[in-house]
Amino acid sequence: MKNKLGIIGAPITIAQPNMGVDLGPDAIRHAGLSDRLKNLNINFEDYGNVNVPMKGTNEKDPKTNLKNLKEVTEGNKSIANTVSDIKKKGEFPLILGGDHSIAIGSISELYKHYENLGVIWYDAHPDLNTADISPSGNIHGMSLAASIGLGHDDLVSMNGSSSKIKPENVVIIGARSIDEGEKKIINERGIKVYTMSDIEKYGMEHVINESIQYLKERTDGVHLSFDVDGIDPAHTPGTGTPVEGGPTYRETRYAMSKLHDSEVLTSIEVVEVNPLLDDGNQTAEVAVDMLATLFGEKYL
Ligand code: HAR
Ligand code: MN
Ligand code: MN
Ligand code: MN
Repeated sequence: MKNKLGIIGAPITIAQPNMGVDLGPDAIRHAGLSDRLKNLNINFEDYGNVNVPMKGTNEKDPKTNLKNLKEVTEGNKSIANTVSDIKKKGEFPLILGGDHSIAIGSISELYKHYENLGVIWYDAHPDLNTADISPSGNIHGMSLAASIGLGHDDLVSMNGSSSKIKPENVVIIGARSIDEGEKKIINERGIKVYTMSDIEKYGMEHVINESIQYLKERTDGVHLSFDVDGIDPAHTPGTGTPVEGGPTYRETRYAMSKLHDSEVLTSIEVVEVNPLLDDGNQTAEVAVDMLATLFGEKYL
């Protein structure tokens, strides 16, 4: 699939209100990521955690309707710089979050390396809020919006050039908690979304194959942004905004194996693991199962 992985932890936590998502990268490491990669004979280097601002408030700035904009922007710039170093070395970026705001930093760098980067957003939420429409002011609910050029300018253009992911190069899988303003953006921008109804109706096999085919036809690289709350909370309880009725462990693992076999992915991030909300470390363990599958682990 790729000659070498460059792994980084991106422990931003202040783009959402719960304590503990900054521990996500270490929880994933503790769940045995490196042993699983070694068993697959995958060459990798773990560069440790990026230094990001940890201190924030839970107050919206009345001027921007955002929480901790300055700190979240600063942390994401550091993530973008670290992703840039990994790309310069020719390595495949694997980014361990952290809350989902880290996608703003990672994608802001990744898209520069392709003519036409695509994104798979595996998530219970589409994260298409902007400051104007967000019900919470939490920036982790705005990262896909910023990545397609919508929202506060500091988020949209934090890493230089203003060209962005094309909305038609995005596929959202697993959505089941969509705010009114987000519905409007999805319809207006023509973003491809497989909600849980679609997964129920057509099955994951069909959904993932169609997603792969769709992105193969129009992109020259695909970033997987994997929010662990995409999976049903029966399997991944350790996350800040669980939503019932998601794809199972089995369906998700199957989708990840299809993604591996298709060889479309060019970078991966896994976000929103919060060990303080977990039952043991099971959410990170599930995340590691999914990552191992993405890198080629099979049942037989
Ligand atoms: N849509 C809500 C908001 O913007 C909740 C977003 C929540 N969380 C995430 N994102 N984990 O996927 O506030
Ligand atoms: Mn492989
Ligand atoms: Mn998310
Ligand atoms: Mn989510």
